[in-house]
Amino acid sequence: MNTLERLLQIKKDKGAGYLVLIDPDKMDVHALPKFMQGATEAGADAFLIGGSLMLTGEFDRVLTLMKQNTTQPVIIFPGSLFQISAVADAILYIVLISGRNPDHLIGNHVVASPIIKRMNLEPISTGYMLVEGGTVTSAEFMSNTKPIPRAKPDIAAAHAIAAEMMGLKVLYLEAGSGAKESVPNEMVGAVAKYCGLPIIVGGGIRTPEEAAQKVKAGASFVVTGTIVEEQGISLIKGFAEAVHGAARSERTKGML
Ligand code: 1GP
Repeated sequence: MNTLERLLQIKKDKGAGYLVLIDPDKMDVHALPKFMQGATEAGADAFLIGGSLMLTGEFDRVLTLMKQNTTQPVIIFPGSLFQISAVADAILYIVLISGRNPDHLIGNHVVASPIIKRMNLEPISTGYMLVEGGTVTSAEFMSNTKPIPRAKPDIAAAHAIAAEMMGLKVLYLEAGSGAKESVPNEMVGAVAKYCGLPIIVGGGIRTPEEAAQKVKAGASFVVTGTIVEEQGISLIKGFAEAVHGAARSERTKGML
């Protein structure tokens, strides 16, 4: 089973999955083995690794330690072309569809694809949509693209339909790391209504309740990064339970 199939299996079995993002710049490598073991035990379904910059982090070292200390998939969520490694299980092969920057629509892909192929690294084609999150995030600034306005779920839905028609495999609705406000539930709902692709939602999600709302709105996977970095691993169990619990209750509703 490849990594995308494993993610789809999680969605099938649990209704939705909880993904923990690790930014190598913000994680203390010495604490990483314990963090990974604890997070896996607490119910994280998979891990993402990546960041907009690499000021201090050692990408390969962090990735190797992650892989050594979990049985769950470890997936690269690349902030740049320098974040590619054969150690990972897969890489989100991101097409920044909400933007109109050709580098993030095709340019970087032409450079990265032969390397990914040579490494035999699994690419997961991802339609990535940046959504206004109440502040200018690193993703917005670094990608030099304009996010989708918060009050325009129809624009997000049209992008999602286009992504599906283009053959991309998953969608990522992103408010940006540390966003003031997460992607609006109405927008997640509109995308889920018009498009059958699995939806990952992340950026600015700070409570298990908020994570549960995204699942109820139609998210297949919820990502947190900053809040766990700030407040620690003890939060993971609550997030995992909220995501899985919300998915279970949506399923039960569907059966009534
Ligand atoms: C960022 O979606 C992720 O790409 C996670 O965001 O750090 O705000 O949780 P946070």
